[in-house]
Amino acid sequence: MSHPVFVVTGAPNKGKSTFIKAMTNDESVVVREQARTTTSAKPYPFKIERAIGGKIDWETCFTLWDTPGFENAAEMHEILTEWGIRESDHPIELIRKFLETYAGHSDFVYELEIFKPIAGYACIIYVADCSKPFRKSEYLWEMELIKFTRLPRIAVLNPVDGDRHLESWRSGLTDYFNNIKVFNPHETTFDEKLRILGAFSHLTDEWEEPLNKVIGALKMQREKVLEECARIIRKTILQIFDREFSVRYDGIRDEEEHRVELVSQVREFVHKTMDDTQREITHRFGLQIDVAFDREFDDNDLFDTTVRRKNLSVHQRALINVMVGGGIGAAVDVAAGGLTFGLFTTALGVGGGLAAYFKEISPMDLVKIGSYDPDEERIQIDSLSPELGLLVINRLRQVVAVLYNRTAANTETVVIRKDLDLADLQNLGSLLKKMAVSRKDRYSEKNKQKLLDYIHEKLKEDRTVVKVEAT
Ligand SMILES: Nc1nc2c(ncn2[C@@H]2O[C@H](COP(=O)(O)OP(=O)(O)OP(=O)(O)O)[C@@H](O)[C@H]2O)c(=O)[nH]1
Ligand SMILES: [Mg+2]
Repeated sequence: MSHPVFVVTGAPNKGKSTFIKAMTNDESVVVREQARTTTSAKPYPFKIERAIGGKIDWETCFTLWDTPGFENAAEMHEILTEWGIRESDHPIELIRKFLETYAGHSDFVYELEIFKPIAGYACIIYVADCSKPFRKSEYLWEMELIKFTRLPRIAVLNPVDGDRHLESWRSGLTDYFNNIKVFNPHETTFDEKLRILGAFSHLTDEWEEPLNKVIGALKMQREKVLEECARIIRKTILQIFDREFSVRYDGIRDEEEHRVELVSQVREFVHKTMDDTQREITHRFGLQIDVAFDREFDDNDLFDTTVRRKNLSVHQRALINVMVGGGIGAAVDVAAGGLTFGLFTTALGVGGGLAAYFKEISPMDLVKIGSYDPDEERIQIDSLSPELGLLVINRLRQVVAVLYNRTAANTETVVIRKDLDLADLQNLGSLLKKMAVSRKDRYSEKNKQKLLDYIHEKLKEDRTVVKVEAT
């Protein structure tokens, strides 16, 4: 069955291959800083999983052809003009004649590659970089050649380094393209990609239906991925709460040192589990992007036992207390005031009144450690703080929100350092507390479902955040 075919063209080094990488998430598309990276035409089919008659199959939805940049458009234009392409009723026939006549000709190495797939009646996508000035003389002949084909075509403006020259590009292109879209493959969102596919669907009647089907299928696929991610995050939390931690008394170190070792066991386990989960989530999105958690941030926030023991900061105590249900009112105040965790600290510094308000709150540790009994061989952690569950949800929510909109075109490491979300505490605090402490509560179907619904809802809300503060 035939499917939509597009040929991506443009001058060298304008982000043609990057555009294809973003649209298809195909890691094999080669993108490099230097010009002339792509030297021959290559098709990249975009496939989607479909269940046909109970069998899972991969169906090609559309194909994007990568091509080299134009090099000798002026001369090709001259030849085709002499052949009367402007007046011809069959311009593609003349282009085929050109391909035959000049096959192997060293003057037209790149033009031959560009027009090979075009001669099969594809739509043309012209990629230009609107952070560079529009100089008509530089791009005139290639745009004229594209116009000669009289095939459906669209221009995609890529703001590689900002969109300073967007307006001059827009007006310069109007003689050649009815359809001009701005698309930044590095900073795109999932919705933006769908918007571009929507624009492609309007190029010809013939491809409207198949492309609309692709858009629908992609939306459904994303919904499925989000649901899977919610399950993965819930599984991670249960895994952490389930884990048993203990250390053997060595008779040399004091109680404090044993406790520190216990907490460091928790830290290592939580870090490793989050890393594994993040990899699982990236895989679900079909990507291979590194996600790094800001360890220093996590450690200061949650695992610094010296700070905790000697001088647990007031806001940390308040936060922990709120988590266990004692200070829900405080959480509501803080959340309603729109204060983030960080600002909250500042507010405490400035307003002595608030600090006094929290003075009565007793400190509670991240981990509830069993009592110190020298007759016992081991000391263990009785239960983890629900705060840990919240940390895991918050960090992994960030991972999902970033990956939801990321494409294979942007391989920069994602650094997650998002603060705890105080607004979450009132919703989740008591549930997480129950689940952290008792295995029965952890595996109650009702609680599990509540936790899953909460995470899933959050993931759905997060995706509309266009730019996630990830670095
Ligand atoms: N920051 C940023 N860089 C981009 C963007 N699009 C492309 N680039 C970079 O621009 C360079 C060239 O990108 P390519 O996609 O290889 O360009 P091309 O048009 O295929 O180049 P040739 O194949 O050589 O003609 C690469 O270093 C890309 O990472 C963008 O939207 N933002
Ligand atoms: Mg290229």
